[in-house]
Amino acid sequence: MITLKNVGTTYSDIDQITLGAAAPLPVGVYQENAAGFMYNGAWTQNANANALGEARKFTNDPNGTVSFAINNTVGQVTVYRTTYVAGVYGSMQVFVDGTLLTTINNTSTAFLFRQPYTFAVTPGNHVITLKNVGTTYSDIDQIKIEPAS
Ligand SMILES: [Ca+2]
Repeated sequence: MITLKNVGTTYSDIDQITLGAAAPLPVGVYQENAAGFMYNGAWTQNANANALGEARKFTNDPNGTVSFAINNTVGQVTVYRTTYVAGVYGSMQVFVDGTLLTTINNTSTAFLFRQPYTFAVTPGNHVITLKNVGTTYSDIDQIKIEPAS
């Protein structure tokens, strides 16, 4: 959230606010709290020795999303996340420019950290959004952005 606050008893005014698009993330490996990931909804940052970089970010908010921009250098994305029993953990949807691409199943019989899920994207300027489904948990631990293989 951005807050603009007037100082003292002098005047300020707002005429126009321009929002620029987020810069695309270059090919690389990013932790969950990297600049360039735009989270919406309620997410909890969680220090955890089992997670990559010893931290992850989780949500059970049905409107919990994280979005990031990529460009034409990118051909595939790998989401590293935690999986756990169905009913506690569930799934998250992957949207490319607002269109559903696939659904990631985050369930397993044991608590498993650092689990990769890879999806391909057609190289171009895209916004990727990962969305928690329902009120079960999803988390983001690390995201790897790679050229087309
Ligand atoms: Ca991490």
